[in-house]
Amino acid sequence: MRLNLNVLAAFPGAVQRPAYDPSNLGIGSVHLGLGAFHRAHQAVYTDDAIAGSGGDWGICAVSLKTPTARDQLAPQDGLYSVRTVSRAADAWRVIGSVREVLFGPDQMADVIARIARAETKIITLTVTEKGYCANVAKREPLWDHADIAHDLAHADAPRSVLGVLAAGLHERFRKRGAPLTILCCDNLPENGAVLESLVHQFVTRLYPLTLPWLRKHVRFPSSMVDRIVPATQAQDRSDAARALGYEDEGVVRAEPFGQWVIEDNFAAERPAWEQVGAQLVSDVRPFEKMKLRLLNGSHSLMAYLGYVAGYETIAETVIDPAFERLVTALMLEAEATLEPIPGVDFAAYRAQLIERFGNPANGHRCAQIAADGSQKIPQRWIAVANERLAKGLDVNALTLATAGWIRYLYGKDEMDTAIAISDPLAAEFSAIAAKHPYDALSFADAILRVEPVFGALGRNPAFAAPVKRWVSQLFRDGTQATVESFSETSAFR
Ligand code: CS2
Repeated sequence: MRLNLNVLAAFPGAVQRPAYDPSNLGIGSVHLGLGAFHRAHQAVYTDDAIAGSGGDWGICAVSLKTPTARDQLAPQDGLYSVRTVSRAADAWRVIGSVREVLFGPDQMADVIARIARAETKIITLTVTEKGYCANVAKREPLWDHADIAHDLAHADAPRSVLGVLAAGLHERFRKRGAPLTILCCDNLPENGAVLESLVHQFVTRLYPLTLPWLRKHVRFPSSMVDRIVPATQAQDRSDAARALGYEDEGVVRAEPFGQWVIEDNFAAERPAWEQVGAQLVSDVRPFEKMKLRLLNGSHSLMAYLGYVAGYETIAETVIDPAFERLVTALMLEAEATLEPIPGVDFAAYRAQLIERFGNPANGHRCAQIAADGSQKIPQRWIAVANERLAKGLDVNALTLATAGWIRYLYGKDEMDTAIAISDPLAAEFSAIAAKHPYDALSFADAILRVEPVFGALGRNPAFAAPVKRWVSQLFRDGTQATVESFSETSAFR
């Protein structure tokens, strides 16, 4: 039998359940992007906030790309469990804050109506970097992107995140125009300001009369979100059935750690997130940079080099001492570009990251993080390299990381097995690979010229030359030996 509202009272005592009655909860927010991350992060904070401080903060959660999440959660009345995995015993908890689940393409009128209702005070988003269909650095929608072009032509049946927001906002303006907060929770720098600019441009094209209201009554705070949430595995589902006594198709697994730093810039009420661990601050940027550059930057490094070296998970990769040294070197390179944050000790943060990466229970696969590199690398590595070179600092670990990505994009691992590249630019990468079949250096050169990723940096010899040296070494000596040789370089000693 599936988990549902009627069986909540019947759980084994060890399972934490909502400390309020979810069946009486009104909906106060809409979430776009119902993946595992939302279920293990914002929905948990909201569950805690409702339990502690009350309020009709139920979530209407929407997926826009596939019906999977709706099909998992709708038959369970939105309930699902979070399995917290660590070196200690697992902890199981059922979350009650998701009160409605919609699949955009089937239920777009309902999605737009939810965004327009005055009772909806917050929209949160986790749609991944590529979900914004934008050139993030330039803060411009990709006007030629198929979904964007579709939405410009069919504004009432949008497919893209920007199209859905624009249609919902326009409808809200026409209804009563109650103030609204749109809270971006994706791993992008200044994510609120980026989203604000994209939405304003989109609304300008489609609904120019809505723009003055939008400027005045809709706020876009930035936020830094953090919790390592590996993809759910089949084992999680069978273990959930045992732990809960009911089938749970929507279970997610996550590490114990969680962090949410939110810019205190709301248009109206919000859940009492600050009572349950979230930090409300006036400027999120220093936190975002720290997390993107130290955590996510290290993740991407391990994803590519670890994968090619033959490791399946991040934990296996970081436990290798040569990789741990390289990751530490990358973090130190990044740290030199950060401004101090009162109350944050970067050395302790680094040590905590190594510990989190090494959590053997996580099962966080390199291949999962390796996806969409073209969308992630600019803010994780390229921004750091640009700032370091401008200060006259070296980019040793950053160029080895970049070489690792290029090596990965080559599309064959060290056993000559094909690598499935998942990236919005995958077709461009495989065309480049096909053009340079036996010449790693000209392949590297061509990748370094992919403008949306590297900008001008790919043509800067201070960056491109060491990247190419590392690429040669990766092909000649293999990944493991190259990573081992790194810690012998003078720069690291
Ligand atoms: C990861 C992130 O997949 C990735 O790119 O780096 O999802 C990472 O696990 C989270 O940002 C941790 O908060």
